[in-house]
Amino acid sequence: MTVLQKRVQVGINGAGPAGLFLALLLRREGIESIVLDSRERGAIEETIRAGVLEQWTADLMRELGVGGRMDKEGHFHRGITLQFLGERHHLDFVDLTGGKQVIVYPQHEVLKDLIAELLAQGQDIVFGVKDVQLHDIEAKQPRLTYTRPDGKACEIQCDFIAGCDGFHGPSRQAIPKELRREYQKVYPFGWLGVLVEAPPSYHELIYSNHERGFALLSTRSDTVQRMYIQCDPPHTSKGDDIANYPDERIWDELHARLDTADSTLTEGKIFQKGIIGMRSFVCETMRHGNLFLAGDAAHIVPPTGAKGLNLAVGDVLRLSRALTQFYKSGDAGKLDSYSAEAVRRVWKAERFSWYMTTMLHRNPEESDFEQRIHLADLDYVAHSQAAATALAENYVGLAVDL
Ligand code: RFL
Ligand code: PHB
Repeated sequence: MTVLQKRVQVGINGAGPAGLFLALLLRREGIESIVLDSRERGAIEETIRAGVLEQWTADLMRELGVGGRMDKEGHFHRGITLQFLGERHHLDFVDLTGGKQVIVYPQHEVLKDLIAELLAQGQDIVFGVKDVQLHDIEAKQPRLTYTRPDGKACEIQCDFIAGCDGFHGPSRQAIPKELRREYQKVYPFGWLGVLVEAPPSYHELIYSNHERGFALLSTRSDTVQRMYIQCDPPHTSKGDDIANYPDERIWDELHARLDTADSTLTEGKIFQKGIIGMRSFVCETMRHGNLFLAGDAAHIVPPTGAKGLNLAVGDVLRLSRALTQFYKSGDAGKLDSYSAEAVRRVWKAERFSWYMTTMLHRNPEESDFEQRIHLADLDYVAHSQAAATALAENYVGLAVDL
């Protein structure tokens, strides 16, 4: 069988936020790469995931020439609202952080913008590949083999492989088990998320701690809203199933958890719904030989802190700087410190996401004492400038060079 062979500097597995941002960052420095993904372009561009961009992520999109639609269609938020014991408390990030905001612009729109720009610049992206395998990652010339959608066997020889293939991709597994230290926490609840055809019910995101469980009011556009309620985790013995949630039950829960004495959610047609599990996960190391992990391939955060996509972009910004230093001057210093420095920043986002998750959810495994502590924590954040500033600083995003 003939194998189609090709040589590039960097082989990137995964066309999610990590892989696509990396390809664009590397192109800017004249470093060539190829991006592979097992999914078709249409599926990548339609999967509903994250919603919130930290300010520096939005700035990076502008710098890379892909911020035009985000600036037109994204929603700029100067803060968030925390709701507990029936009251709403606004946290003003602009005031608390010296002018920083977040932007609600969905992940799949970011991906559409990145893919369009990369293809316009002539980037090689191969969608719908099968059986990607990583070889010789400890050698000078690692390889990626895969099967193209037309059935042709292909091999990419490269200097470096970027493992950007998400939590379930093969890259992390390519690092020998004895060299990986993995930290994990699985939460005993999940999120049921819906997309609703309705105008916004509020001018900013509302994170609600309610006795029936957590709820989040987010947005997508002037006509589409995103809402989540805490439910039982999927794929467990007592796992929740979307079939248990007819639309009326979802609205009952949303109203119970998000309405206040003087405001009620605007209902509309629910046109998409699904349940996700919640986990925190970190893999140390993020590098083995000439394989570098980035994004969800190396770490997962529960979505309560809105950090996952931004963390993936932070990793690849760091990686692109390290690769640039290597190709411009032959100095491998930043490549050598990539894992330690990336992991240090990752743990801060893990801490924040865990903090937001534990503070805002009702955990059936916790005692009443712990539930009261979470309410005290919320009360503290709502009324202390110091506590609010710490939350704000993390939510808008810590510096990449931290
Ligand atoms: P991705 O997006 O999972 O992309 C990985 C890509 O790799 C491909 N792949 C493979 N390709 C080839 N061969 C294989 N064997 C492969 N296996 C997988 C996949 O097809 C895919 O295209 O990882 P990446 O790039 O690291 O990006 C991570 C983010 O997608 C993720 O962290 C965020 O979506 C998390 N997240 C949020 N992040 C935020 O920053 N702000 C938010 O508001 C936010 N909200 C969320 C979220 C995630 C959610 N879900 C569904 C988990 C809300 C939700 C509900
Ligand atoms: C979303 O809009 O999907 C979203 C917003 C904030 C989060 C998580 C998800 O913390």
